[in-house]
Amino acid sequence: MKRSRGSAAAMVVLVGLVMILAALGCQSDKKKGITLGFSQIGAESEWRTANTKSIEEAAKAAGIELKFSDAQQKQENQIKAIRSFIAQKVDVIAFSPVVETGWEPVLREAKAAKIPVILTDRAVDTQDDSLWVTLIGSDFVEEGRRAGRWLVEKMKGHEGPVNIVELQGTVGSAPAIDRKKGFEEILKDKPNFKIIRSQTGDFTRAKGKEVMEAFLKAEGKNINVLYAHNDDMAIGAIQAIEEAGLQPAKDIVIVSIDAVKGAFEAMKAGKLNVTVECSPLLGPQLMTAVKDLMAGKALPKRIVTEEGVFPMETAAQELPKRKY
Ligand code: GZL
Repeated sequence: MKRSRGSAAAMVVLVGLVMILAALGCQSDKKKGITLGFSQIGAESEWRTANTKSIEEAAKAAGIELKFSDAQQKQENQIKAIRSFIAQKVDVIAFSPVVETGWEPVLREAKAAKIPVILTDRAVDTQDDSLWVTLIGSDFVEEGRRAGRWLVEKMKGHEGPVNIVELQGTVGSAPAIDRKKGFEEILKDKPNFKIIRSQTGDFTRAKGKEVMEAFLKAEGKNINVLYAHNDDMAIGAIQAIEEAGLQPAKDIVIVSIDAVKGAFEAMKAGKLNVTVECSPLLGPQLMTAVKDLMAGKALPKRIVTEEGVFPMETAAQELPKRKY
């Protein structure tokens, strides 16, 4: 009898052990979640803050584990972050490259580690475009053309030269290069339109104000138009224009890009003439691309976001609808 009781107890323990091992095995079989390493440029503008929020919220909604790094607008910090994501063996790397060049070495390291890379917002200039899977973002050249076309229309009937000062974005960045290119393409056969001063304001309000102060000091009432590559620099420049005793959007026509809330508020206050939309809400498209990639689907090399143009006259009705 003793033996049978002993063997029964042993059997219970054995069955229990088998059940625990089965449960653990099941755990390990549970579908492993996706881990995305994202290197963000920084927090230099309202646009960038909205872009970060969109990515964080979309990752959460998609159930994707997000490893996020803020590079404070320094390329070396982005390269460090990408190397760290490689070391952590993330499933996918995505980043918004602060400038176009200098990425081949680290992108080759990601390729060697068999980790696919998705570009968001800005492009890279690489010989080998197999180093990245797709670019999700706006057509900056077209944004520059839209700014140029709006200005030509606005200045119809203006007597004499149209002297333009330009606040460029970050030197070497895709939006700065391409927004300048698109704007100048529209103006190239308009001899009375002339860019008399052009300098980077690095996409920030503070720098935009500082450079506009220098433009005003050098050119004063000779300035007819300000073309700013983003709303933050335009808003900084508006402060400089007012401090110089001039009326923004009246004495100096102001054309800007991004269409962030601050721009709609400035237009409602009659201080900005127009903003060309550049949507930062790239999070959902990025997460869909990550999931498709992990499911083995082929992605297009370019995913372009659709955008509009918002003049001052529509600001009051549009502002309540804005999502960033
Ligand atoms: C454009 C984005 C630019 C915005 C700026 O897609 O890269 O960077 O226009 C931001 O506001 O700083």
